[in-house]
This record gives sequence, C-alpha cells and structure tokens, in this order.
Amino acid sequence: MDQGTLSRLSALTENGKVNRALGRGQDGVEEVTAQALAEGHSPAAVLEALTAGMAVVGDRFAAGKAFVPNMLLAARAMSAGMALLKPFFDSGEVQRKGVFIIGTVFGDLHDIGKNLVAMAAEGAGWSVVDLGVDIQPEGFTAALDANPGAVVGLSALLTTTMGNMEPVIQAIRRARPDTRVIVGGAPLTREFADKIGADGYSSNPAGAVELLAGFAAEPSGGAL
Ligand code: B1M
Repeated sequence: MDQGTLSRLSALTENGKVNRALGRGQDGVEEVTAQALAEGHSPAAVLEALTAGMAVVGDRFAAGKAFVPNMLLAARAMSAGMALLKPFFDSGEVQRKGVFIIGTVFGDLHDIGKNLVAMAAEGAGWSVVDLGVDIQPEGFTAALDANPGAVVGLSALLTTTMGNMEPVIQAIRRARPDTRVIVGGAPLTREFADKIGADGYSSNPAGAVELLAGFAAEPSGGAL
C-alpha cells in the first residue's frame, strides 16, 4: 500500500482539487480516492486523509492565510471523495432500525460533518431524512410530522449558530415532547448539550450512532 497516496489525497483536498474534469486533466480527490481504495486503504483511512486536508484549510483560514473560496473548494473536493466512500458505509440491511432526521441548524451552512453522521447512521441501519443546511425550527417539526417517533440530530459548526440549537429543541419539545434529540459539531461540548436540553451529545459520527442504538433499544423505540 502506498502511504503517499493518502498524503496526496490530503494535499488535493486542501487545495480544492475536485477531479480531472475540473482540473484540466490533473487528477483530483475523486480519482485519488478511487486509487487509494483500489490500493487497499481502508475507507476509514481514506476519510481520515480527506479530513486532514480539510483541517489544514481551517487552520490556514484561522491564520488569515486562506479565505472562504478556499474553504468552499476544499469542501467540494472532500464531498467528491465522500461520494465514493458512501457505499462502504451502507450496510445493505433491509430491516431499518428507525428514522433519523438530521439537519444543520439555521444560520449555518456547514454540511460535511452532518453528512458523515448521516452516512454513519444509514450504514448502521437507520432510514435517514437529511434536511440539509440552514434549517429553521419549523423544518424539523414538519419532518417530525411526516415521521412521528423519529430521532432528531442537529449539527452546528459555528460558535454563532450553536445557540440556534436551543430554539430548535424547544420547538421540537412543544410540537412532539416525546422526541429524542441529539446534537454535535466542532464547537459543542457535553455541558452545552445538557444546558440546551439535548438528550445526547457526540463529537463524532460513531458516537452519534451509539446514541441512536441506545434509543432504538428503548421499549418506545426512541420516543421518551
Ligand atoms: Co467555515 N468555519 N465558515 N466554511 N469552515 C469553520 C467551522 C471555522 C472553524 C474555520 C476557522 O476559523 N478555523 C470557522 C468557525 C469559527 C467559530 O465559529 N468558532 C468558520 C467560519 C468563521 C466560517 C464563516 C463565518 C466564514 C466567513 O464567511 N467569514 C462562514 C459561515 C457561513 C455560515 O455557515 N453561515 C463559513 C463558511 C464556510 C464554507 C461555506 C466556505 C465551507 C463549508 C462548506 C460545506 O460544509 N459544504 C466552510 C468550511 C469547509 C470550514 C472548515 C474549513 C471545514 C469544516 C468541515 O467540513 N470539517 C472549518 C474549519 C475546520 O473544521 N477545521 C470551518 C470537516 C468535518 C468532517 O468536520 O464539520 O467538525 P466537522 O464534523 C465532525 C464533528 O464536528 C462531528 O462529526 C463530524 C465528523 O467527525 N459532528 C457531529 C458534526 N455534526 C455532528 C452532529 C452529531 C454528531 C457529531 O449529532 C447530530
């Protein structure tokens, strides 16, 4: 296995190189993700390489050395790689464990972490309703009306939008008090999650799936 392929993948993500078609014939994340998988790198290792590239862009942005367009291009590149990883997260189970509604709260446009949590939940046997980004409280309650008894997941990546989770949880509690709500995203802490009344917090997709498993095991299947 060539470890250089993973380093190359991180660098391509960092530099926002999506694919050959957009890169004037130069390989991008799409081609090199396929290559890494073909070489036998595990999907988890490939995901780590993509995430590492993204972290570098974030650090450069924080240091004033990269700008919003750089972050956007890196996000597009990472999404191209994630599309190839998705089948590995799908378990192919026919029997679904329940419905998991997920979205990024209003004011926030970050979706990569949320997409990873959605993929992990799908792979663990949940039917996922992905509402997307910038979702108002009514978006979540409408999805619950269509999927009563579903568990809800909220994501936020900004210190300025994590506070928007609380009104979403309050709206959900008013509309359907028996709903389980879990939260996550880089700036969150367990203390914050407790303070806003979430039923669970995880810093990563695997932890979110564990929380879901706990809810599915309840006699009510997730509803309180
Ligand atoms: Co933004 N951005 N961004 N950005 N951006 C960050 C988050 C930032 C940390 C960069 C920095 O300064 N170092 C910073 C936030 C600072 C803060 O609030 N403390 C920041 C900023 C400031 C901004 C803008 C305000 C910039 C501006 O306009 N001046 C702006 C805000 C726009 C808005 O949302 N209203 C903005 C815009 C953008 C883009 C649109 C350009 C783009 C997003 C594109 C997209 O998502 N499609 C973008 C990007 C790409 C980033 C960085 C570089 C990467 C985010 C990412 O995808 N990480 C980010 C810096 C960084 O993270 N290092 C940054 C990879 C992803 C796998 O990790 O999302 O953390 P993450 O998800 C993790 C966990 O958090 C967790 O699991 C995931 C996998 O491990 N998780 C959950 C997430 N949700 C969960 C839910 C769960 C459980 C776990 O349960 C439900």
